[in-house]
Amino acid sequence: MGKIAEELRKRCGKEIGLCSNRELYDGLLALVQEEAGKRESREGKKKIYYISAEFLIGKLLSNNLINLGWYDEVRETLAASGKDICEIEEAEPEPSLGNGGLGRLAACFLDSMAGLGINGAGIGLNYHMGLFKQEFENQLQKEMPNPWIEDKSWLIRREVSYPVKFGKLTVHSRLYDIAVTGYRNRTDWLHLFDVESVDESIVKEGISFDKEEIGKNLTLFLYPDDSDEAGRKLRIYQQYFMVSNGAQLILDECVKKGCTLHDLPDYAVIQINDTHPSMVIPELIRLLVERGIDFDEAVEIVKKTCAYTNHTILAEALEKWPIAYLKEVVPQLVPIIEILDDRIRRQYEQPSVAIIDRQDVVHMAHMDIHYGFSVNGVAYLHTEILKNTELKEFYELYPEKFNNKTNGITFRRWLLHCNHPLADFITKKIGAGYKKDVAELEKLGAFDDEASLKELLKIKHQNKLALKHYLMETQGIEVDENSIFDIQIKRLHEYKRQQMNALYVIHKYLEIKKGKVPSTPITVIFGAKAAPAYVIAKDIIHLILCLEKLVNSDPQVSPYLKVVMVENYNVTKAEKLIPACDISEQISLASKEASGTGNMKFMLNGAVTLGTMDGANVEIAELVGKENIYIFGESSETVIEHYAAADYVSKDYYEKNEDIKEAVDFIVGEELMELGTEENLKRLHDELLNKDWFMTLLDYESYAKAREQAYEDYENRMEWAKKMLVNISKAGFFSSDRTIEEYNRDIWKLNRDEKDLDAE
Ligand code: 26V
Repeated sequence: MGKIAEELRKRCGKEIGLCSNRELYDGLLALVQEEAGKRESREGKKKIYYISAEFLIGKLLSNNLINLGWYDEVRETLAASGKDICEIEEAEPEPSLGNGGLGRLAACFLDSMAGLGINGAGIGLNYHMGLFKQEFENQLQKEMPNPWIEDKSWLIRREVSYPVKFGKLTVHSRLYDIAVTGYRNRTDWLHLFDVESVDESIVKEGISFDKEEIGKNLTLFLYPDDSDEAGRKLRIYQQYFMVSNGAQLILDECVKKGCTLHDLPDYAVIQINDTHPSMVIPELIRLLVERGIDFDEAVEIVKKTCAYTNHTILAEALEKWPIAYLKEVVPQLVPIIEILDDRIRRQYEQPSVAIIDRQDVVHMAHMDIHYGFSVNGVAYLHTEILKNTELKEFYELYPEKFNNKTNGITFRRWLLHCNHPLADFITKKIGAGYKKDVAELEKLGAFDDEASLKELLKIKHQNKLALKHYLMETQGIEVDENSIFDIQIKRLHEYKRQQMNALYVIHKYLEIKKGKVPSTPITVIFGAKAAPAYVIAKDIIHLILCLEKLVNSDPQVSPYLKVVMVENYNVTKAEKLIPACDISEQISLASKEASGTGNMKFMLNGAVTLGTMDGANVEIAELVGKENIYIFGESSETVIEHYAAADYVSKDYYEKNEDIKEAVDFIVGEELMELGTEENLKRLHDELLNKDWFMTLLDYESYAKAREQAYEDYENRMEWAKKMLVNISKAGFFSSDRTIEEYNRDIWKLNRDEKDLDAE
């Protein structure tokens, strides 16, 4: 018996074959935690602290086993006793500590930092309920609490606690750590701060709770509904709690290593993930002054320590806080922010670059740009738009601060873990070197012979079959594994244009009704959560759920078309959906999706992108060439011009194109009205006709054409398999290892501790 098997047996106190899946999960968790702890120790003087309100880490067991190099042994050991590792994984709850791309990116970054031997840590919050759990009822989204912390979990309670002051109220924190195992390397830590007084019993109906009881609710939910004042203030409480704890921890760690505080930038670099942690700037200044540093010097130190990443150009997503709120919640920061603003006003005359505007509102991003040393966007196009449009005035002031860091994804989770058959196929063809050096993936491109392509198609088919069973088990929907799997999974937002996809579904439905059936059946899969207060987003979910009901129960249509809206879309579900996808829908309005990272995951798993020239799609298109991607829609330049001229009128497109008119009006036609709620459907119809802020109808025609072309090309399966192969072989660029190496090279400048523990 192997060492791990022996240990596991000891932990569980009985033979593996006699243990329940739960017992085995708990045993493995303890074993992995112990091993991860042993692999701690980074000797570097300088450390990167990645502060983020979200870390969407997903389930950890398998990933940690892969990173420790234990996966195969554990799987075989379990199998020898009749146990299936996949079933054991089911016992693990998914921590829902993020909304979407931004949080998942932070998790991929931690994995890469640890794998690359970078001395780093994540700093965030330990939300007990995380993001809400989505349930469907009467074709509507319902939000439910999503508790994920169990007696035995990945969280390790530390003897670290800090006081955090909110005006007269002082809250004491408690640090919990989660090990971030490096692939064949040492362990980094994700530090999650919590309040000990948190009280889950204040959660009432659904996810509503008393927003005034700060001591009890501070770390209950991620981004609680901020549509009212108390909600928005709670967000400030959370953000300050996170950065104050983070800053105290950073200073303590640095001092322990011999830092005098004057030399803080030699010990620490802080990456501010979007503006949620921006208050770390005034908070660090405050703490440095409290510890005896002169104010001016404190400002200079902070300027050399903090770097800011922008993740969106959407105006409504750029955080601005009324100074009155800050005065109430964090009065100690207000005089500091006022001085910082005053200095900028003296230096630059343009009011547009001020931190506090004329309405007494604090622009968090402005503070980051003036008082940080680096500003980066997350894909080539996004950074260009920041420099030339959105943040143009800042770029003119500080061209040297601006840089691009195209996002990436960790191949450990998004290939090795989620798609074993494909990973094995690649290893068989080009060896295992690509697991450490993703550039080697390019070699796969040479395997375009018929036998290899057939193998690739077989793998996709297997994955589709697995998804078919999963959808049957979880939602009772039967799909055809021989149909085209056309998938759009991401947060629900108008700019991402799930409504455009839905309009196409309506169009297809009507075509089939009229007797024009597709050569290969089509399965359209959606997965998306809408923010609880985002009315139109919820209306779009309603439309999709009504379509699901209509289409799937129509015997004339359902053999050719199926619609599935996956309930409670999360990381675990993404891991099942992505390997099974044929067509990856990346259809945001050009200029609006900063990067996208799902697009990269799909590509890596052999799906072909149907997308606009937006975010990282631009880089995908460049890498794979136009024969291996379906690009449609207006360019970002044209879109930006439409906004500037305010000349887009959706009704013009509705009136000009019969298909559009028919599909849009179907939303309020009798078939859907019978299944759905008039209020939701009418509101959505009205929105599309009279506003359509994200220009769905502008791009619909070219979208439908590109989609038809993709379906037509799918008929030639060998040619399609070649496209799959090119997509996989060109995905190496999107490894988050590459992204993190760039962050380190250009921003953090840490020495790497290159270990290969398996080789030691
Ligand atoms: C936040 C909000 C909050 C209030 C209302 C509307 C709204 C819309 C968007 C957002 C997103 C904020 C930041 C974010 O999550 N950005 C995402 O970051 C990913 C990682 O860089 C990137 O791939 C996505 O394109 C980008 O949307």
